Amino acid sequence: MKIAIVCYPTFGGSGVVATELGIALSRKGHEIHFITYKQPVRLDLLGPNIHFHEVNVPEYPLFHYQPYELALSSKLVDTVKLYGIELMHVHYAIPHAYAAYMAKQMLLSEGLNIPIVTTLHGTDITLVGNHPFYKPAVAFSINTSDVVTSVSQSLKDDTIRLFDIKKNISVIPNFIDIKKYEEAKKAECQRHLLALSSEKIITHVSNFRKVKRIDDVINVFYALQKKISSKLIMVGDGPEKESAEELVSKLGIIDKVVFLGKSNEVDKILCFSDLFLLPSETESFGLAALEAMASGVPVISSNTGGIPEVNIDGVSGYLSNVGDVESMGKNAIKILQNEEVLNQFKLNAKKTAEKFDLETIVGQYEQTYFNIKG
Ligand code: GMT
Repeated sequence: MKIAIVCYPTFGGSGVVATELGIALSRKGHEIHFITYKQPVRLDLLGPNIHFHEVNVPEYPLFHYQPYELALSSKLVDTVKLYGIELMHVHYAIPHAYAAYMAKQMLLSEGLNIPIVTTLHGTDITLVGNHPFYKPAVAFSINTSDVVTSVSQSLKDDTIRLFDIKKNISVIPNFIDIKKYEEAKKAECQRHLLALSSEKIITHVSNFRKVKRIDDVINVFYALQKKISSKLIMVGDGPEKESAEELVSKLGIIDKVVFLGKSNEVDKILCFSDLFLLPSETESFGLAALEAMASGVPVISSNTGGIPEVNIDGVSGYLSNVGDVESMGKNAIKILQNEEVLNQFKLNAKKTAEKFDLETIVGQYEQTYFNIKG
């Protein structure tokens, strides 16, 4: 099938999922056309089955805001016509589902009926989409999509609670390429570059936005490093990074915390990690936690949103209430202080992640496409 995938090309989870999905579908013989403003970060191979079409929004002095969705819908129309695209799959409702709706209407006026699959990812519903400025447009574009999927049951429930939804929403959880993480494990883990062999390695990966509660990450680590010799590896970048560095300095733990910045090789960092921290305020799924678990890294997280569907309390890690740094610290120590316990949690984390293997989940998207096309 010829499929257009619209996503954010940056380090956010929705872009990662969309890119990995496109790559997996192309391997199954589908022709995939990514349409976005920059080549997606995880898309390092373009081939006969993978195309990338850049959306350009030229600057014009009259525009205070550049009309991205207009340019995107025009690019969708052109690409559909030029390549014979059969289906548009948009990731993250804002503004992608809205732009796809416009494209669909333009195409309909030329006698082409191209279905839209919209995948809801999280903040497009819970934080941004729910804002009164966007709400009517988000509800409209969800209701006018041909198929709507959400990445967790929790996000589906939130969508129904927050919007007037007239469509059925199917839950298709995020996925992971288990093989990729197994390969990273087999390759030489360069643990010695970041920590002593006597130290445990604690990792956090995110885009350092407020919702990730970066201060909690540091405070949990602060508590645990008093009991367990360890290093904290902070991967990613974003608005909260500067204040995180200040907090680390204020707590006097600069020599124990490494800020690595954005990385395209998270699997190589997770390969030598002992514990992952995800104390987010809200998280529709928590792809970062799943990536850690696929590397056999147990997770200390908050119990919000879709995280409990991924991280199983007492099995693959522990869950605490949002902001309960004390309980998170205690749970982290519980896992790390005994080698046998740690190894059991590592095994459990890997086993739990296997339920989300790409081979199983990508088939569910494929089936969704086939059902629409009849
Ligand atoms: O909020 C982010 O971290 C980025 C955002 C995105 O859409 O790019 O992530 C959301 O989608 C991810 C992929 O489905 C989920 O794993 C994240 O849990 C979700 N983030 C939130 O709900 C805060």
